[in-house]
Amino acid sequence: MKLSQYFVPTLREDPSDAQIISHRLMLRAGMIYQTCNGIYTWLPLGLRVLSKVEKIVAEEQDNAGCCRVLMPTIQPAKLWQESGRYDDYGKEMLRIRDRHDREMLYGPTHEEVITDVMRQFLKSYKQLPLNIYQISWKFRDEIRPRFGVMRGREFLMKDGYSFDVTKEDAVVAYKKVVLSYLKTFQRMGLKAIPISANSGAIGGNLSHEFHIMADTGESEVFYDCEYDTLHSDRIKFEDIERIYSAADEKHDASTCPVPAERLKVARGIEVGHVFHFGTKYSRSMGLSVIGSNGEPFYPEMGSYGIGVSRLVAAIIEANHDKNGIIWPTSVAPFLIGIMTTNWQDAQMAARAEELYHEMLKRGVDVLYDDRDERAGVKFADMDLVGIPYQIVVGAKSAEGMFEWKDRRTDERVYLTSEEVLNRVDKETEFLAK
Ligand code: 5CA
Repeated sequence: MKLSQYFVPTLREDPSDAQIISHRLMLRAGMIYQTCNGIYTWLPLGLRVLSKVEKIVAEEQDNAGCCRVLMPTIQPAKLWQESGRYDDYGKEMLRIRDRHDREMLYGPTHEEVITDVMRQFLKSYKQLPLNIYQISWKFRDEIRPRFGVMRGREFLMKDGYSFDVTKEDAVVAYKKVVLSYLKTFQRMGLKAIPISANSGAIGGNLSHEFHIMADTGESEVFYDCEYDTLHSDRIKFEDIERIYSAADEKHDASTCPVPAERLKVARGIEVGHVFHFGTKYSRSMGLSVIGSNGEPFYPEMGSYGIGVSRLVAAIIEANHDKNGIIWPTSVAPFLIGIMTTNWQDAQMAARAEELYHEMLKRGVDVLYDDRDERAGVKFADMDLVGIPYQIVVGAKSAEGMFEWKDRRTDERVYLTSEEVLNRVDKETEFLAK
């Protein structure tokens, strides 16, 4: 992409109304625009990151054997009346009437819709287990939408729903999802910790939240582990169960088994939440299936959420410095940035152009800042929008040398164009793994 033809409305000044760093940086980097309170337009750069986060989430769901669907955003109230949640949900639910005066709503979550689908199609225990997921926009009329997309009213969520024959099978499904979430967040360069939680309005008896530790987190969490113990590829659910962790409402200092001096207390950003809730929805909505003994039974269910749009903000909270965002390469809007130190120098421009085309040929996400702007402005913008590797075509390019800058470490080396392309190949190979 050439920046002169692209749309990245960066801001020089900090927006006054944004309280946390990710919100400020998302606005300043031209990633989002607030259409109204808690509702955002995703601008090109923001959308690229959101799509990459979404893709990782989808890939890990697929790897865990989940099936992707897409349910409607608008739902009939009737389904929620059946489950008994229509009145309980209160003002957070955006209620709508259609032209026939039928009660509808903009979905805050989809337990009812998926249960309705499954009661149509599930007939026999032989069709189970199943785990069905989607990635779609939700609406919750939050009392206090804040911190940009961190707590929006409209937000993108991955929601998955499992269906099993027995409680034991459902717990197996639950554990599988928990492990796949660790992998999902790890691929985004995030250190997420599963925290034992209460399941609130969703209802249920086994529940974990996944938290990214950050001072700006909205929840207080208590835990006794090092992230690295959760990081291993060989981690098992039992390892997680052995760790003491509790969300605010579940922690009780008087009964906590961990000595106070060892217990970590931190602020966390909740990026995922999983629940096992048994037959709550299958029973109330009449989803019954014939078992191996010929008798009908209500399948055991769980639901599994990831805040996809919230993750974009959480990644920024965990990856920034005074100059701007530092994207982990797996979710960077562009892996490589190219610029010249003097936009009026035709030879520099020709060399930059050549590198740019070599990268396009390789299918690399590359942003070439070809604007007629001072070098200082370009340097600042590349850092602000967080491009992981920046190639500066300056005076030395006449001798075939290009500056390669690493956004995270600020290391700079001079490389030949061949070396530049070798590094790019290595990075893309790494990303493809
Ligand atoms: N039905 C279940 C899981 S499928 C559910 O709705 N769970 S939830 O309420 O915990 O939401 C799942 C995730 O969505 C949360 O962990 C959080 O990361 C994200 N989320 C929830 N509310 C918001 C919001 N207002 N803005 C941004 N993300 C949100």
